[in-house]
Amino acid sequence: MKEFVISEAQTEKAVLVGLITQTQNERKTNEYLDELAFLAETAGAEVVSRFTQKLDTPNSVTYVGKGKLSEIREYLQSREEEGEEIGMVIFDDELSAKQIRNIENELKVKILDRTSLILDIFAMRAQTANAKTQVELAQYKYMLPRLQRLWTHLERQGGGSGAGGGKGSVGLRGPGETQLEMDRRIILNRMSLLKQRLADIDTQKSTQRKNRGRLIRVALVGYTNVGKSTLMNLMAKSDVFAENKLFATLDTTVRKVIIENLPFLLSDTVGFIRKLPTDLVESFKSTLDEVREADLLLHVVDISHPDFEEQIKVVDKTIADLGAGGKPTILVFNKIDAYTYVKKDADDLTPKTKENVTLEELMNTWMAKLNDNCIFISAKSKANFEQLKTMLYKKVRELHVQKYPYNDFLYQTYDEE
Ligand SMILES: Nc1nc2c(ncn2[C@@H]2O[C@H](COP(=O)(O)OP(=O)(O)OP(=O)(O)O)[C@@H](O)[C@H]2O)c(=O)[nH]1
Ligand SMILES: [Mg+2]
Repeated sequence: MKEFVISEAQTEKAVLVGLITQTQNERKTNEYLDELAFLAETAGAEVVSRFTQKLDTPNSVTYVGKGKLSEIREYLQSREEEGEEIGMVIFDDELSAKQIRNIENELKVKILDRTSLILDIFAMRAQTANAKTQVELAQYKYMLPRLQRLWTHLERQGGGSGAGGGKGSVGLRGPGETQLEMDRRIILNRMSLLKQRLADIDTQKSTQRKNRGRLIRVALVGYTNVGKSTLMNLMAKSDVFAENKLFATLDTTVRKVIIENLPFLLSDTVGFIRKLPTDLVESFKSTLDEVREADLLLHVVDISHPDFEEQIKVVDKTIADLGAGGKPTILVFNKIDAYTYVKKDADDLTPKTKENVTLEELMNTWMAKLNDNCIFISAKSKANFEQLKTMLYKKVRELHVQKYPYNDFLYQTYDEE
């Protein structure tokens, strides 16, 4: 049966909110908001405005200050009077149940934070049973503490005035505690079912992995949207979904690649992002087993992104959190075709900033820093692609000989040359 499609689906309009704090200056906040806007667009929303506020730390009650919240409310109202409906406000940091409730009461629109937005995209992207189960589990994990806090809050509100106190004050009469306790139990049951399902999938997958034979395993890792899938397609002549959207890939794909006469396994997996809560990453454990069990990591970096250095750090940290740190790694700086820099005039004596660095200078710095364990390519124009293949050949062969010393028949033709 054909699915019902809404032909001219209206895109939901959204407003973004971020904080400028002691640890996050204005430039950083703007970069984070650019990324949040990209996430929102990926989820199908249109960003119409942004609000920022300078605060030492987020306000525990409303995230931003009271004044800023009123400013946002007035903005939403004025747009509504002009006939433009803004359906949601998205905050750049994870919000507590209390913050969500207070902000919602004030703004009367849907309130999302970075985590729930990412979860939304994950849910949209999930294709396989494995990915779907993982996303559902992650969504419940996100919901559960928020439910709990809501429950404690109601208990305080309702029962605070002595025995037999009311069931919550006006405007705060949510579902009663029995209902919430029930919801909690249903969710917990569902979560253990999902965990069991994932454990079954895990067993299946690890059996599959064991049956793959004595081949070196290489994993493509990196920030989201850097070109991992594009590179996978190029190497494996495969057809992995790649596009200019965040989290285009959710599940892991494994392909056999042969360079010269040396076969190895290459896997492509979910990209990482800033401010991704660790237990969300944890929910993708089985997807990320491929990374954990890899012999070699190809850490792909988008060198044309103004923030690529921070992205490298985020990826390194996530890999360490997954318990996959310290593996042999090659940094693959991708998108050299899109790298731009601002040339300084000879008489311009202002200090050189990172925007003024040429690609060549950048290459030299990183090659020195990484002992040549890096390469600069363009998966789009295929620049230096042959070099990457040669590099991979050498590295994989080295690892293969170490790991399977008696299985060197693979290279005979090459050795005889
Ligand atoms: N200019 C340029 N664009 C590239 C290059 N490689 C990939 N891209 C583009 O970058 C975007 C992201 O590519 P993907 O391969 O989907 O990236 P990914 O790392 O798999 O992303 P996720 O799966 O979302 O984490 C696509 O629009 C690609 O066409 C390159 O070398 N140069
Ligand atoms: Mg991808």
